[in-house]
Amino acid sequence: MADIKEITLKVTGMTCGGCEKAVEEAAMSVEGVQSANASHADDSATIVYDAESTDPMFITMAINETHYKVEE
Ligand SMILES: [Cu+2]
Repeated sequence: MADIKEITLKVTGMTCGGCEKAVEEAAMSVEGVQSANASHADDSATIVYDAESTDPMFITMAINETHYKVEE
C-alpha cells in the first residue's frame, strides 16, 4: 500500500530553470519520490512521495548534495 504525501520544501540558491531541473532531478533520484516541481521564483520545491518508501529527510539530503540548500 502506498501512502502518498506532498511536501513543499524551501530551497535556496536556485536562479533559473536549470537550477530547478537540478533540484527536481536530485529529488527524483530518491526511491519513492513520484514527482518534483521546483520554482526558483518561490525558492521552493514541491515533492510528491510515497511515505512507505521514503521520508522528507532523505529528500532533503539528496537536494543538499547539489549546489542548492533546503532551509529548515
Ligand atoms: Cu540556474
